[in-house]
Amino acid sequence: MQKSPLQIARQAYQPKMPKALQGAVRLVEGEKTNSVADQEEIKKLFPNTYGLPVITMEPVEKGQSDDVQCTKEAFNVGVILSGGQAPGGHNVISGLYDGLKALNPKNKLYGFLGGPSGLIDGKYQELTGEIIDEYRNTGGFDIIGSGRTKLEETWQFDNGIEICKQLGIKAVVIIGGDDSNTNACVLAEYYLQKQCGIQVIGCPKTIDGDLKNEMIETSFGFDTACKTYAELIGNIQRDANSAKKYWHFIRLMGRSASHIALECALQSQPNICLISEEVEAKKMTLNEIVEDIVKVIVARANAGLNFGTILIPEGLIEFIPAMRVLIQELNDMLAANEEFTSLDGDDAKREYVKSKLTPASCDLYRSLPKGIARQLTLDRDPHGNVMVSQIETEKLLIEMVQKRLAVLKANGEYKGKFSALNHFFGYEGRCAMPSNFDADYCYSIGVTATHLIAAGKTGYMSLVRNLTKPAAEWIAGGVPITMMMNMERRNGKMKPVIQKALVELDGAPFKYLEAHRAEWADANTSYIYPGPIQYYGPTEVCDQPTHTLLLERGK
Ligand code: FBP
Repeated sequence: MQKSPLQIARQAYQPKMPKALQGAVRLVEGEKTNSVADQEEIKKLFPNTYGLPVITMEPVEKGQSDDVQCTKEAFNVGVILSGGQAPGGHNVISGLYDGLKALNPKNKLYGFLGGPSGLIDGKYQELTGEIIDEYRNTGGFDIIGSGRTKLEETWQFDNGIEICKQLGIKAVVIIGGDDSNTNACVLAEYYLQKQCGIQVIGCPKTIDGDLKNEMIETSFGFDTACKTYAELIGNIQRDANSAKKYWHFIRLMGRSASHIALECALQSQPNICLISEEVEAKKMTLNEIVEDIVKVIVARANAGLNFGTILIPEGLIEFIPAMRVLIQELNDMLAANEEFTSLDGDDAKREYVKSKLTPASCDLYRSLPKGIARQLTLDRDPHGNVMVSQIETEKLLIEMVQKRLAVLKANGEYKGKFSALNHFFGYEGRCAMPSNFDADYCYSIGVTATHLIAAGKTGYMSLVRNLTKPAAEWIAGGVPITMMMNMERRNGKMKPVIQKALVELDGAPFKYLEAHRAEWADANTSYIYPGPIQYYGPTEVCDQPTHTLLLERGK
């Protein structure tokens, strides 16, 4: 396989690690924990994994009695990549591999293929040193593939036992987001109840940045994805400021939370950045959002600036209260609806949908451009959610802004020129070559997971924190997954789930945006051009964490 010079150089990059992980480690147990909410219910559902202590790993001097660096018995581990790609996944796996081999060269790592379904269907591959070396510090999940199959039924868990027994697997590592880690915890609990001797460890992945809490400072992949998008936004802003003739409407991935849009705004200072959580809190309508955008466009036009950039979080549409109701009605109506799928053509489907909606939702549905309305009825994901990545909210906003400006122009209230271009950045960043931060963070997450396994832990998420400090000062350990859980309604039933972290409107990152956005909107230009991710050079250029992380940690 041909490689670029950078690919070759990155293959040789040795990730930086916390001091504690550089040799033998000792696991120190802290206080017993409680779930973030609904403690009684969670305790009842997870009698074996509830209340476990947080673990911290400390370095051990050679020769000390609790030196666990070299375990006598060899053991095997299985790994699963779950959900959307995120830069650094391959480094979690290489950290896991190196960690296992350091404990005992006879240890083996198996990759389950194509996501959780690999465990259920018994599809796997042994990951040898040769394979691992090909994937060190690379983006993507292609080493074993990923998938969105939900691991939640006992027959699936039992299939897992079978295959693990066949392969002599002592632990399964699940690399995934909030839902996959919730399922990891359910699996850990089930395996303890069955006393089958299989441990389960989770790792925090998602570019969306919404798997974070008191313990997990950030999910991996967020750093690289945001830096990749921010570079592109900066390039567009330079172009906008050079040509001075286009408004760029840029939608950014993030299924639900607006962390990516917010982080990109902090890095690039666009004229407008919408935040879904704010839209919801202020109960804004689509027309009110459009009105806010139009005000900025008119003000800039009055100053002779007929160009600008607008960041739009992918999940926006679901945070507009009336749209949420409409989407919920569509979700319920489309769930296993064969009558709908059997209809021929868009017009027949549109008429069918209109006949089933409540009057308010029907009015809203009819007011949407036909293309957007159709996108709202496309297939749902395995969780029954609308796939927001396929809804072109940026085009919807352009169309609505255009119409409003035409009215203002006719009334003599707007004299500018409006020419808009639309962009969607999502897949461009999900498999980018991991930044040094993600390469280092992920590798440490993998090594940490091996120590948790060697110590017999289960129901834990591999934890690496203190991330605003140099990697040597990072703190490794484990956090019980039950600690992050609460009860939420899913598909009509109350279920234990890891609490999703949305953008906090009283949090430092949003406060920073709020304090500066008027100046970014009006000014001739406040744009920042972040440039591409740098892998080699001064640490202030190459190793910086996200603004979100720095602001959240009071830096
Ligand atoms: P995860 O939560 O699984 O990490 O995936 C995140 C994400 O990239 C979202 O930002 C996006 O909405 C979604 O995946 C797209 O999914 P798909 O890969 O199925 O198109």
